Amino acid sequence: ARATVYGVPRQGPGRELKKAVEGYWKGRVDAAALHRTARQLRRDNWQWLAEAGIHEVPTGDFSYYDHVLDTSVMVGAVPARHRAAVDADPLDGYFAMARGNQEVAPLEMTKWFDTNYHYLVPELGPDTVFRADSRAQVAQFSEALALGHTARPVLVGPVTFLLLAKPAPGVAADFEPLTLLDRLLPVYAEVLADLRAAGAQWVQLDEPALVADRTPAELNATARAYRDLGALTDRPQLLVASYFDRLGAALPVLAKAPVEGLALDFTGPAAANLPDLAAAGGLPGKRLVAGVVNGRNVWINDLGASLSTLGTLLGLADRVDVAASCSLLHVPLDAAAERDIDPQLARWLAFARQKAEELVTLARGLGEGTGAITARLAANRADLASRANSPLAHDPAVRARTAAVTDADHRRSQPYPDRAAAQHDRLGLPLLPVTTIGSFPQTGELRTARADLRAGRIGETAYEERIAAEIHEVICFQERAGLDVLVHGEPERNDMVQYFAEQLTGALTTRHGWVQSYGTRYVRPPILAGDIARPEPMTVRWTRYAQSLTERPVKGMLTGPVTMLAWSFVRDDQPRAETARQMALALRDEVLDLEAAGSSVIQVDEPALRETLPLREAGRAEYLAWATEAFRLTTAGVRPDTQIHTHMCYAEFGDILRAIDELDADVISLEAARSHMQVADELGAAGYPREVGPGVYDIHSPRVPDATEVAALLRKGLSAIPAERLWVNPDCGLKTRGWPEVRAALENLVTAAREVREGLPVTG
Ligand code: THG
Ligand code: ZN
Repeated sequence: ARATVYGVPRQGPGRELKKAVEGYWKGRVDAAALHRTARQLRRDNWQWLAEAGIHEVPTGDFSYYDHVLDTSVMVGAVPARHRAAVDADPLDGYFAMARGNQEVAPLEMTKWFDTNYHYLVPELGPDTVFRADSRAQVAQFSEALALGHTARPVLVGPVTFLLLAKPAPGVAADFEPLTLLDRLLPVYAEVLADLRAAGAQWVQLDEPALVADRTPAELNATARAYRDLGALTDRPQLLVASYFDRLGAALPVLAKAPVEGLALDFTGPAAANLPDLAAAGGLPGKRLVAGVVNGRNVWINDLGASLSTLGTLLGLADRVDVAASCSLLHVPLDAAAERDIDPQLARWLAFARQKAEELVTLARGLGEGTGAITARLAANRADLASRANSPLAHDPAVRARTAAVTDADHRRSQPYPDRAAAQHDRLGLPLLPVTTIGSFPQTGELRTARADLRAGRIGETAYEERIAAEIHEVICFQERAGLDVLVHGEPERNDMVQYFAEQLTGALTTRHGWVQSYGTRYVRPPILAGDIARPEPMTVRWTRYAQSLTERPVKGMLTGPVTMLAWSFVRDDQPRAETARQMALALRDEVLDLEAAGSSVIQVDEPALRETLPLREAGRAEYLAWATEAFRLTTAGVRPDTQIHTHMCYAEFGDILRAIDELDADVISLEAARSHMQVADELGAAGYPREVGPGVYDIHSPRVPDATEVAALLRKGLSAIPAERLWVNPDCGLKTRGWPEVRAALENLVTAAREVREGLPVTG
């Protein structure tokens, strides 16, 4: 047995990739230097993997921005509007597809399954002509080979590529990209032939889309795809990989396909793959790559339990190799880089490098017998036991409180129509009130101030003066620009989940634990290791200060319990619902403290509610029940005339409309600019009864929408949502944008709102 992985963090230990790519965008780094940095990062990754004892290192998992975008380029699926840019300069064209520019909009971005990684959605239509471009894949593979590694190219599989795609602009909305399969397969055939010619023995085709519920037609297409690819004579051996859940009905389809290997996830809900595989008759004559180490959490593996799973699997395939459940892209690089974590707790943690070591240990135990790894197994058992008993993870007071929660704790005291009347009286807002999501640009000065504080170059007082000055400026700007409900801009927060995690007991934060979120943007997910409690108010001081500067309402801004979990690494030793309840009670205290301090509007963001929706229908009702309950437990304690807002982004909301309703929030703002207000139509059609702010400014693009364009979007929104219940706001927070764009865009929002207001019939 051997150990392998499907991918590793791309950025480098000091986020060298981010610096190089952003430097290239700013013209400070030339293309040659960018390519040099990338080559060095790949070389370093392959080297640490090989030194750890990983057998086949992955290639092609590296990307300058996103591997799904790379796949669009590999198959020639370049939208017409990006063609000229790509032809003029492939690298600049690639970044134009990713980010857009003043002339063209970028590809849409959405969540990669239920992770916090975002991919760029391929745009396809009946006129799409695919053309193989295997250069990047071949080049990366050849690099690894030249360095003496045994390597396995990793590609997004053809079925997943098509299932992740959407109809290009101008193409009928009911166009199904999967109908392009017969045109796409010859392109994959060409890429496979090129990789074989370059020396590849194996190629991995990732098909995670098959772990969602799939129709018979989709399963048939899968069978056809792998029958055709399997029948090719000029190709490497094929390893078809799936992860993030069980394969279900797709498992027998792939087991019967004429490919040489399958890679399956055996962690969490995907553990069901084991009985499913046995029921399907195993994989006689095939290679099984067994994902027994969770590739998306940070907890050490139970090596004994994994060895027992692997032992069972040995009887079900010709050859069994050991892997992480998915690419290690979703975890930080190295737990050993963290110096400030309690040493007791540090023993429970495994990041990418530690997981590689676990895989190699497991492969050894499987191949040579547990006798070869006795000491390592004993140490692992001791670490696991220390976690089960540790007071670091268990707080009786927190447990007593969650046990005492009653149904009344998650219901507002009055129904929405009564609350709405009370809120409108108290707030006195115009029709189509203009607001923002919460954050304002995080300027270089703010980041420098934070770094200076951390390094001890400036004191606490100087830092706080800097924050206060920024809040002052943000409030003044919003008053001048004519916004109706203001925010303080969140200059004191680095990342919305990290800021709260730093103030909660039971949560820890890392110094270097970066994980790619999209493109060159990274997050450091907190680690929820123990019972969660809030020792002191977290946001009251700055919110109160901001409110003292203006007569207009300033929103209190909190991150909701579901998002706190979705964007953290959550303990795996109790149900997520229990951790969510602990988080909700901590946040509820904060909501009530804000209200007591005078906040009339409090926003509890749940941008990630949709993201952690189980991929299969079977798990969804249970998830949505505890998730919406946690939100209501956070918010329901306020007075009727306190207005609760929430915000969501980056997702198809269609399948959670019911849950959005069950949040019982008074106002919800949603991402909608790139999808042309589609969500407003959906909510309107579903009879959503409360207030809605569909985003009219796409903050993921540097493009500034003009007032006419915004007004058109608002009129579109009004066709679905009545004026009394429509808000005007950007798609998301403004922290990644620059001040000049933000100033111009928000002024345009106010102009558009005034213009549309004036055109409305006068009522009441
Ligand atoms: N926080 C977390 N996850 C998220 C978001 C978030 N996932 C979805 C969405 N928002 C992703 N968006 C972003 C936007 C900006 C940045 C990261 C994710 C970002 N990061 C800084 C960077 O890469 O330079 C680092 C920020 C820091 O210092 O912590 O700008 O908001 N958890
Ligand atoms: Zn958002």
